[in-house]
Amino acid sequence: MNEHPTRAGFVAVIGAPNAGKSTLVNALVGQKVAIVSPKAQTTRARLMGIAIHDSAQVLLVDTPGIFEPRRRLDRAMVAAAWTGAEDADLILLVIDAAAKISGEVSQMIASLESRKHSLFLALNKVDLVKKPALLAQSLDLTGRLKPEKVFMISATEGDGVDDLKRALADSMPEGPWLYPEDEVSDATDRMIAAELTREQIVNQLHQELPYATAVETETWEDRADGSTAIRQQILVERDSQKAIVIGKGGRRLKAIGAAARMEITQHLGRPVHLFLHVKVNPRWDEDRGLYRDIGLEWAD
Ligand SMILES: Nc1nc2c(ncn2[C@@H]2O[C@H](COP(=O)(O)OP(=O)(O)OP(=O)(O)O)[C@@H](O)[C@H]2O)c(=O)[nH]1
Ligand SMILES: [Mg+2]
Repeated sequence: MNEHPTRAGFVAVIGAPNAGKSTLVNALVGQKVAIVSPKAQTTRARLMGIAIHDSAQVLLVDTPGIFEPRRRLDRAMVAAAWTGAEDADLILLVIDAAAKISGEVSQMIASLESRKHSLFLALNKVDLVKKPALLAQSLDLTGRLKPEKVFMISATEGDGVDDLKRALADSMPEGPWLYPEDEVSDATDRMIAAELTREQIVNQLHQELPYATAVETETWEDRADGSTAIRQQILVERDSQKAIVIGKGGRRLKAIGAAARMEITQHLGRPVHLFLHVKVNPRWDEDRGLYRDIGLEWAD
């Protein structure tokens, strides 16, 4: 008899924007599969990161933050998060322990109280909070949500991440692995390359602009010399935003391109030529084709 049956299952990583979900998925996978930023609403579509622990394959579904949606893109993002939760074997709720529980977070918690899923609660960013405050928050949330397990973690420092990974692995259903063992994500290289450029835009540009921006990989050419040439389009809503993305004398776009190229080179493991251009489309967030390209379902 086999003493260690294989296990595999889906864990939906959900929470408010900026709670640290993508950072945690990267930490659990052991390498960067999802982009992160200090700004809220960075993740736009579901993305699966694959973590392996002993005989278990844990399929971590990183989701956009859950918030009060306003425009169509917001609705599609929040819908993507809840769908991710419905399809999972287990929900891992990530709470920013250093932030106040806002009205939006309370609402999300209320929606989870009537769930049918197993739930693990992860209080993240414990490196930023004092113990007594953490315990009070933990008691409050545990009382409301009745999670199966509670973890106090720091996704950036790595505290508690191994314990969490082990517990996730142990609670996966028995069954064959669903992905090859060397696979770390379900995203295509084209999608990851577009995300890595968007990550630079989010990190290098000021507060509002990232929400008005999307990135699409248009062409991809693996050249005979071992390098890859990638052409991407940066979509913005207004001429004034285009000017900001390009910057004085093209400097900002150059800096975005240089940093993104380094990240993409690291991801692909071969030299990359990256060509970026900026296009104004006031209605890009009404473009169904773009939604499909970035992995979102159209939301009515
Ligand atoms: N101090 C500290 N910062 C953290 C920790 N985990 C994440 N962060 C930071 O929190 C910010 C948000 O992290 P993300 O992983 O992008 O958060 P997210 O929940 O995926 O955000 P959205 O995709 O916008 O919903 C980043 O600046 C992270 O570096 C942590 O444990 N401690
Ligand atoms: Mg994220």
